[in-house]
Amino acid sequence: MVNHDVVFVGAPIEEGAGRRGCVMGPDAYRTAGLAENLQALGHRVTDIGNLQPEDAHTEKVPNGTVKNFHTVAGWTRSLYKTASELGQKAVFPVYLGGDHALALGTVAGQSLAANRLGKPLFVLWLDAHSDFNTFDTTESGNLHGTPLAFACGLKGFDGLLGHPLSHPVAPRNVEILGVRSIDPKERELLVDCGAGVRDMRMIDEMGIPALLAPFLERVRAANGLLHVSLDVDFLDPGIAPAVGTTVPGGATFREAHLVMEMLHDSGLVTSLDLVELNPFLDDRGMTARLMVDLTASLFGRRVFDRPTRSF
Ligand code: 6HN
Ligand code: MN
Ligand code: MN
Ligand code: MN
Repeated sequence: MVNHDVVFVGAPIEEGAGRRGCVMGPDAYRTAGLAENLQALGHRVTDIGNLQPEDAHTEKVPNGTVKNFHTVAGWTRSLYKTASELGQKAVFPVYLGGDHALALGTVAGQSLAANRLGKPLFVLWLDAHSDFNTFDTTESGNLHGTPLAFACGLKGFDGLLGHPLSHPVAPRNVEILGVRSIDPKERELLVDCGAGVRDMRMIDEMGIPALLAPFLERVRAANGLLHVSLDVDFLDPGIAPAVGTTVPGGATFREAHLVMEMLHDSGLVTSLDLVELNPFLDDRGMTARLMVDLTASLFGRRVFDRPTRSF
């Protein structure tokens, strides 16, 4: 098994979500033993602590709907900078959220880094939602509903970075898996751009391997890097209650672990977001622990190695 130099980057942003509590996310992962679990698998872990948002208060607010624009823009800038630096090093960054608005910075930064390494970035978005709104289409004004549209270079994100996005992710390199809630205007944007959208019904009918394997093959064939963004609400609320945006009918325990196990076996993943954990809504840490266990599967934990002889 490959041993990674894992770097934890805490991003206690909660201003992108509709309710408070994600600020406690990074510490909940630490308390639930994320570092110890990865070390037990043979990886080296460095926790650089929690980032701070930059100051973006002089930027013009895009419209009256968007909430907490300056704070989210400040987080985007500090995360973008950190991700673009870490993405060029021989380390595996794990971004501990924080709400999903943190991916405004991480995906753009990892994409810039990938470009500098001469490789295309692919993104696997594990989420009940597609997070493909822009400042113009968002109905809630909550910016955690926008990061994938921003990363794909859609227009209407003026002022977020303070400069245009130089290296967007190609929408064809994006796969959204587990989705079951898309806003009407968001749906139009998604259809137009050509991102891969695999909803829960497709998981029901085809199963995880038939959906995930072809995407991983494309990443491999392109010699690409793969960023995974894992939103707690990808999981069924029955096993993962600690999230502000639960949608019934999510991934089961085994479906989620199988995704992580296949990702591990592929050897293709180079960076990871763990987002939307709201410990204020958790039940005795069960969601934090599940997210830790899923991350351990992504980093190589398995019950038993493949059989040494045929059946
Ligand atoms: N998330 N589409 C809804 C909105 O407010 O734009 C939900 C977004 C959820 C975001 O779960 O990361
Ligand atoms: Mn590994
Ligand atoms: Mn999300
Ligand atoms: Mn979501």
